[in-house]
Amino acid sequence: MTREVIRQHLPLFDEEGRSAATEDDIGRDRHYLPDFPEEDPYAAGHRTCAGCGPAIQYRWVLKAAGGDTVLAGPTGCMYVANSTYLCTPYTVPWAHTPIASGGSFTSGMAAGYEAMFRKGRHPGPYPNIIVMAGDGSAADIGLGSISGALYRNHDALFICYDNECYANTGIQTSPTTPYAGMTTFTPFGKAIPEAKKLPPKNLAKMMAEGHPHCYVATTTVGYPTDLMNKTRKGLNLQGAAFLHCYTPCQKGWVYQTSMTVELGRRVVEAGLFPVWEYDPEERRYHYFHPPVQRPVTDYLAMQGRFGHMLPEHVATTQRAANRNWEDIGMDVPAELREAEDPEPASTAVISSDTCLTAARCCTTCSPSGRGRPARDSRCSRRPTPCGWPTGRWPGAASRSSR
Ligand SMILES: Cc1ncc(C[n+]2csc(CCOP(=O)(O)OP(=O)(O)O)c2C)c(N)n1
Ligand code: SF4
Ligand SMILES: [Mg+2]
Repeated sequence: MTREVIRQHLPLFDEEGRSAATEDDIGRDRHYLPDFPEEDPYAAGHRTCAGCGPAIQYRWVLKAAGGDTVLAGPTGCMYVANSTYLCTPYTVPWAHTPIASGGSFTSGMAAGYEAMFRKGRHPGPYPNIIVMAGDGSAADIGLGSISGALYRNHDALFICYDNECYANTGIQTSPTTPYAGMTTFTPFGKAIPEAKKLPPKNLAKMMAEGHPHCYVATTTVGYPTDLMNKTRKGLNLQGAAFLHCYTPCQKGWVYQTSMTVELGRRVVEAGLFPVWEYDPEERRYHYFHPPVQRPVTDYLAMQGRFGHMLPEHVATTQRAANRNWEDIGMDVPAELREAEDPEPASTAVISSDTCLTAARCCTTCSPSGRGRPARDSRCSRRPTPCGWPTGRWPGAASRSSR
């Protein structure tokens, strides 16, 4: 006898329900979520770095999903730093998968549950089945298996936690590493002064365009309610869903650990990571229009991995951001248009309160971007007050100082 599969329905958090929220100094609402779940299926006690963006994302996704969840994690930081022998931070079932197999393993879990329901061997309800894969896995090594699972429409949520590098093996470049992002495999030098030449792979658009029957969305750790609601929407929907989440990596990007959530907002306000939702019923994209539009320097200057950039590289990044503003239907303010030209950009000033890398990074003596302390005695250069080593900040007028 075929039995009906009982499904969970997770209510959405009230996006507007910020009655007790206060505004910050530039008018953005601070995060306040009165009905934030107490439950913590990703408990304290893991070994990720302080300020780790993927760990924040894991926590919020699992809070949104709740206790009736099964989870898979392909190889990457969020496997290695979260599991030692007989010990994980999860209070829900979790399995490690090879880096290439997140999609196929999760397909198997979903098909297995369906079969157990059919045969009357599981009373239900259908659990929330989630895989959270790094960008190296989801956008590169395991892309095929996730695409296959989406195409077959298995009832599961496939998430890419995107820290824009292969972090676990030592901060190597991945397809989502941004243009000019310095990694151990894309150092800057005479031959390639911008460090990375290619633009990042547009993973989420690829997934939406290639699997138009699936719910696909982008989000960042800067918007907790958005992240948690998109998690719930993806889980409530019967069929496959894909979430692409921007998650800063403190170690690889070199920034102050307290700035992870701020970066998650600035990347959107700088036009470098559009936040949207693709509705498979309507077959349409719904774009989030941030209330603040910033120059890309407000974002780049927070991170040591961009410390080598010259004015022309900043201008190229601003051009890409401006195309994104146009794509999501927003006007490009005149000053952002002007910043597409590297000459005026050479006179631009990054104010000292903009640069939040502080004195932590000196990319001169550590081209890997993992910065030695600025007072390292082997380093002949000293960072400017804004934290960029002398002559390397985007406002530097010429190459002569390099
Ligand atoms: C087939 C295969 N190739 C390479 C590796 C080595 N490896 C382990 S973790 C890792 C990095 C994964 O990067 P990502 O998926 O972005 O996760 P992150 O470490 O950034 O969290 C790599 C390359 C592997 N385990 N399997
Ligand atoms: S290296 Fe990056 S992704 Fe890995 S644990 Fe540290 S901050 Fe998190
Ligand atoms: Mg990664």
